[in-house]
Amino acid sequence: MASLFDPLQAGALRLANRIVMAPLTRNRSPEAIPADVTATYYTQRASAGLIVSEATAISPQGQGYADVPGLYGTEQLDGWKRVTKSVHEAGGQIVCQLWHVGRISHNDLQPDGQPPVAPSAVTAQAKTYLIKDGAGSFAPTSAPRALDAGELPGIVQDYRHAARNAIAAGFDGVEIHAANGYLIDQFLKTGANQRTDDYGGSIENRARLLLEVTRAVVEEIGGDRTGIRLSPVTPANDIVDADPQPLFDHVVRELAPLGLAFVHVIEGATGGPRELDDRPFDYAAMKDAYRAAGGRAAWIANNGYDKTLAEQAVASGHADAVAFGRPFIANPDLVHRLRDNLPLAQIDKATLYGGGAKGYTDYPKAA
Ligand code: 8OZ
Repeated sequence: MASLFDPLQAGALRLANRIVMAPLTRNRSPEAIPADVTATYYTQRASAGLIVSEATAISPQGQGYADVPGLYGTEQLDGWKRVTKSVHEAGGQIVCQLWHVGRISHNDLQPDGQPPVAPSAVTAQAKTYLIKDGAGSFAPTSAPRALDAGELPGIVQDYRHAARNAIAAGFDGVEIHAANGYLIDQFLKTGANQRTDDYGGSIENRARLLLEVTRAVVEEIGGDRTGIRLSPVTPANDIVDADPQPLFDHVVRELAPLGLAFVHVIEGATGGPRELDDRPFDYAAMKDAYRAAGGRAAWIANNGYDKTLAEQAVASGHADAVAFGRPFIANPDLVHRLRDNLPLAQIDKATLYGGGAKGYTDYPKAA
C-alpha cells in the first residue's frame, strides 16, 4: 500500500513524496515579473514532492488579475529563473502553470483596454482583482468578445511558446490550466460556449481547444514534462456544464495516448465543498476511463484534503498523489508537519492577494 510519504515517478518528474503544492494566485508580481521575495516563498516550500507554480499568463491577452506573473517577456523569464534555481538548490521540483483567463478579465488589464476574449460573448458573473494606486479591489469581469476561429491557432501557439519559455526558465515542466472557468474550461462547458463552429456544440468540438493546446505543448517539451489540471464540476468563475461526466470521460480518453506526467483533478467546488448535491460526479469512473484508454500519468487529487483523507486516497489508489493549496500558504514545512502530526497554522485571509512579504514569506516553520 502506498503512503503519502513514498516517492513517486510522474513522467520525467521524480517526486520525493506524494504531497504536491497546488497552484496559488498571490498577486505579488508587478509588471508580471516574479520578484526576489517570490523565490524565497517557493524555496521555503521546496520539500513538497512537486510545486505547481501560481497560474502564469501565457500572453498579455491571457492576463486577468493585477500583478499575476507572466511567461512571455525576457524580464519575466529572468524572474522565474531566480525562482527555479533557488527551488532546485533546495532540492525541490517546480512546474509552471500555463494560464489564459479568457473572459475572466477586465478591460483595464487587457492590451490597449480591449475587451477580454472568450468562446462566446457571454459575460461571467464573476469578479477579478485590480490594484490602483497601491490599493487592491475586486471588480466585475468585463463583457468579452467571441474569438474568431482564425484566432485559435495563435492562442495554441502562445501555449506552445510559453511551454518552451518555461523550460528555458528552468522549470521541470508545465501544468496546463484547464480548470476553474478560465479559457480552456470556457470552451469545454456549455455554460460559456455557444459556438456553432468546430469548437462548439458536441463534446468532441468543445474539447478540441484543450486537446490542440495539450498536443502542442507535448510536442514542444514532451508529455513526460506536461501535466494538466481539470475541474469537472466547480462553479468557480460562473462556469457550468450541462453533462460533465461524458465530457470529462472523453477528455481523459483523448489525453491517454499523450504520455502525460500527471493529471490533476479538483474534486467539487474549488476551495469549497468536495460534494455538490446539484453537480454529482464520479471521479473514479473518470480515472477508470483514462486508465482503460492506456493513460499512465500520475493522478493527483485536490481540494479540501486533510492528512487522513489524503492517506486514504493514496492507500486506496483513488489517487497517486494529493495536492494541498491553502495549507501550504501558512505551513511552508507542510510535509514535515503532516509526517509528524504537528498542528497546522491558519492563513491570514487579509494578505492572500497582493502586498509583499507579510503573509507570504513570514509564516514560520514548526519549532
Ligand atoms: C484565486 C484568485 C485568482 C485566481 C484559479 C488562478 O482559481 C486561479 C485564481 C484563484 O485557478
